[in-house]
Amino acid sequence: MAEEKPLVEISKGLNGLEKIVLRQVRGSSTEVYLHGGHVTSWKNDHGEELLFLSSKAIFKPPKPIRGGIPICFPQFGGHGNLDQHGFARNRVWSIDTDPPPFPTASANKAFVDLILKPSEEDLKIWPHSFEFRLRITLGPGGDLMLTSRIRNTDTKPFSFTFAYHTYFSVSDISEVRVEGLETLDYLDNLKEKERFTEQGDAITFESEVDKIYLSTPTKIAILDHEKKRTFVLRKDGLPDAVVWNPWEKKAKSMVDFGDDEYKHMLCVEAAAVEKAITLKSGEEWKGRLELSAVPSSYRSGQLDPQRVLQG
Ligand code: TA6
Repeated sequence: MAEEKPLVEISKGLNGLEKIVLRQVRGSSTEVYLHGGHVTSWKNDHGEELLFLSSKAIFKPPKPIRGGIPICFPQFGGHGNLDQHGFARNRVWSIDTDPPPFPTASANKAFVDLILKPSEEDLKIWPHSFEFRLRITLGPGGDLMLTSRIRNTDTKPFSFTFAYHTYFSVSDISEVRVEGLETLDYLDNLKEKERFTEQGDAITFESEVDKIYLSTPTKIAILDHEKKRTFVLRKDGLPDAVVWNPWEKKAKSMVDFGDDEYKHMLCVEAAAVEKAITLKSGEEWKGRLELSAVPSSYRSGQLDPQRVLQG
């Protein structure tokens, strides 16, 4: 029987919006909408959904989709005439038919290349020409990789901040721990971005959290005790990590978020926030995010988060 190949298919998603589905031979899959270049689903080999998507998410441009992996560019958490997380997640991207050569393409990976360039309207609110190429890749083992390449195609330099605003699906936020951010400094968005130092052990959750951890390691682990599952987040070119759960009060204030949904999600976002990235004319920046979900069972000692982080 011919070796089954990964599959890439273009179809119509919610509200007739165009989406691309990547399927791997062993059963994992991911979905990305051209609206926002937005990954909205990532399922493991058993078809279990690993990303959180609000039941109230609005799939209607230009409103960003609540959940999945919103792309925050050209700013994260900013002010002024741009939306707080920029406009990339509110724009319709295109499939890039002639991307520059990419070193990692290989037969057993399913991937799609998307591209975003500023419209005349965009240039009025952010007067910088750029080409933003986004490759979404699903590896044979179900790992999900997002690679952003942002090139300054203008004649003058520009600076930007960036985040992959990833919403992880968790069984119960009160049973989740984050490893890898201990002892680091962070800016607390709930306290006017005042700088603090994290305590020495895993981060747990019992109220609203909105923290920008600075100079973070390449690997961060998110442990879902009930599901015996650990998400491993690996990043390159993204020194910071934002950790966010809106908790009850803020959840109720968001129209595109269910009142109780805060119990089943956690955002851990690979980001470049504290120090903006500056590109000279013709320069390109690359920011990579790799997500995997591994079984984690302390009882059997199979997975020690420290080993995952050092491995
Ligand atoms: O990533 C955390 C954060 O900056 C929070 O402050 C909260 O605003 C969240 O992003 C959601 O922002 P959004 O614009 O997607 O509603």
